Amino acid sequence: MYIVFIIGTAGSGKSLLTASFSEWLRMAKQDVITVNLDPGVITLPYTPNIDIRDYFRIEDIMREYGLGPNGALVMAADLIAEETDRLEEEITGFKSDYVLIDTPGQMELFSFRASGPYIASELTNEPKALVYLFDSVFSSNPQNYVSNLFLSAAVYNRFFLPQVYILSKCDLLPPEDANRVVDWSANPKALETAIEETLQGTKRLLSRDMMRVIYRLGLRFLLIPVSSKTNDGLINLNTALERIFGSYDTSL
Ligand SMILES: Nc1nc2c(ncn2[C@@H]2O[C@H](COP(=O)(O)OP(=O)(O)OP(=O)(O)O)[C@@H](O)[C@H]2O)c(=O)[nH]1
Ligand SMILES: [Mg+2]
Repeated sequence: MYIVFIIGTAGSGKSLLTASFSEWLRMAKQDVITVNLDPGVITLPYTPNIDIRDYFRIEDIMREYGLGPNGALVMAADLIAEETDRLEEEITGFKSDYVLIDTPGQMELFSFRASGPYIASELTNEPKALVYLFDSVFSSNPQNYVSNLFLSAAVYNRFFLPQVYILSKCDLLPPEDANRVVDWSANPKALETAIEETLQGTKRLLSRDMMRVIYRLGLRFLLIPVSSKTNDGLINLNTALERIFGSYDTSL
């Protein structure tokens, strides 16, 4: 069983990717289940096999503890950790090959509080990976791209799981713009040139120093452009995950 956490900033396309990739895997004759870990979501573009909203609901937490919506979301993020054993039991009960886990809308609630990394390490001993989404519309200028690079490095630093990086919603960018962002991910020189050409003053210095720090940390990766609307790139996402899980198998 392979477990894949789908993580990204709010609205970056996590839930639709969970929907499109699970359908794609099913068409490829893979046995896959989906898990919704977002207690605050109202509608989902897929029907989860396991749903945290069956364990608790934001409205109940608000009522019970007298909290506003944000306080309740923070509390819910912490409560998820207490449900780890129950989640594990449900997940292992399905005996599926793939488990896609859609994480809460606000990334910081899952990634930067204790619960997300706790679940990621404690939920079964099965091999795990993380898919990090770079929202293509947001990431298509160098300053935002570098900020997202920093966030992805912070997520890596929290989870220490093998990460696959995708440029989500790539259908929303003209192909030449998508290719430019992919080129930044592969080639630090190209990113540095874009920073020099489009940013001035402190913004330029800060972005340049931030990107240099990231590359010095050895965090290098190639963004995979993916669209959950057209299914473009899902095959490449699958190949990247197979490569990660393949290396798990040989190391066992
Ligand atoms: N064109 C296009 N739109 C997309 C794609 N993926 C997601 N969207 C749209 O982007 C919006 C947010 O997508 P979601 O999948 O809900 O994103 P999310 O990261 O789960 O959002 P939260 O959980 O609310 O943070 C929705 O309107 C989706 O229809 C894509 O590949 N292409
Ligand atoms: Mg979502």
